[in-house]
Amino acid sequence: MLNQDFSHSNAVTAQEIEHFARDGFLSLPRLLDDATLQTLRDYYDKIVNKTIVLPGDRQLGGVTRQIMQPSAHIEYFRSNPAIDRAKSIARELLGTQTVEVNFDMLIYKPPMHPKPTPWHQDFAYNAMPFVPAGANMDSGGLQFWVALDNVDVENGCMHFLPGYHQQRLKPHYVYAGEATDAGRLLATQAFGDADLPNAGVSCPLSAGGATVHTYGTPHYTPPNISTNRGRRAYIFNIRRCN
Ligand SMILES: O=C(O)CCC(=O)C(=O)O
Repeated sequence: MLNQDFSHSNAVTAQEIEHFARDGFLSLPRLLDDATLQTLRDYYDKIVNKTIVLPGDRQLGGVTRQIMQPSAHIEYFRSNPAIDRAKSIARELLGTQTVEVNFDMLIYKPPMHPKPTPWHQDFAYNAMPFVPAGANMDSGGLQFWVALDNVDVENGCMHFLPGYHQQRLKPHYVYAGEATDAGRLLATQAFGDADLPNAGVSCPLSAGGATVHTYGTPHYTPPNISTNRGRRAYIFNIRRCN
């Protein structure tokens, strides 16, 4: 699935492409310029405090604030420099010139938010209530998770388990919410000790940084146990066009 031709790469290094192919994720210290970061934060805050009311505003699994597809209502989420830069990176990671954004959302963990996002593989969300274990996950899609705040283990940064994207989907279950609800929260316990809270590789980032992972890469975020640092995540998926 992943491009092994490093000859014309410049959005990511040859070594990063190699690591991504092996591990299923990458940490990108800087995806955004300061002006883009500020504009995204301004929209984000208006959505979170309901100055802008969006129909996709819900509680993921009944526990964590999730705003689905802001791009359906706000032009800036359809096209911005973060997306442009992510597309350049996606072209190199996927080994194709033709890519498109096919999904976007916001997931907000305010200070003292007690809920983790449990270990899961995004591919499991492709059916209701979940895709059965054993599915082939070679879907040609990537998820970018953009930090609009400085993030670390304390306020809920991303954690990944390397290598599992090359296997088949692990068994999932409904962790929270109704199995018939699109806002259900899925989890897996398929990794033994590796799926304990805070296991795996944590990816602290400065605001404006991002991670990128495949739909098969297991990931997790902890509760936000900080008392004064919100965690604003802007998330979008990019896939190859057929
Ligand atoms: O931001 C989070 O807490 C979780 C994000 C996540 O798991 C996802 O987008 O699949």
